[in-house]
Amino acid sequence: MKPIFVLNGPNLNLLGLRQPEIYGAETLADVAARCAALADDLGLGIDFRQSNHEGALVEMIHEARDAASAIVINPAAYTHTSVAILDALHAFEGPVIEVHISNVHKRESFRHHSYVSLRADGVIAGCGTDGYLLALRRVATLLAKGG
Ligand code: DHK
Repeated sequence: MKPIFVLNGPNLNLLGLRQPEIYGAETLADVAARCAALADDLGLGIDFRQSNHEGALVEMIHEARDAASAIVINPAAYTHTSVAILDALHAFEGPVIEVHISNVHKRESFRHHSYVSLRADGVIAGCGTDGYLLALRRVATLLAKGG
């Protein structure tokens, strides 16, 4: 089976350093390692990536059309602004799960709207970095059902 793309948006490269009271102490490399271990248990492959650039994320999603069976995405700030990422996700046919480490609904009102949610099959927010693992479990269920 094709891998699951786990895509991360801007500033998530600073996970563990940036506002740890909101985003926690784990680094993105820690999260990637936990995702890889769970994916192994679930019999899935993952391709874990991060970019600070909207166009780079759009191109990763285009690549996923042929190269991924599902997408788990934390678009970070682009969640709230990017029609381009939404449109790219609309061009991807497999399951899409949107993840936010923090509970965006408990925060500033500009974080309450998500363009990506117009395409996502599921949304996980406020579960810390465990949200990525929950998303992978959900993807495993959806793929087992045939997408
Ligand atoms: C991460 C960010 O960088 C913010 O811009 C989003 C999201 C929330 C998160 O909780 O993972 O608003």
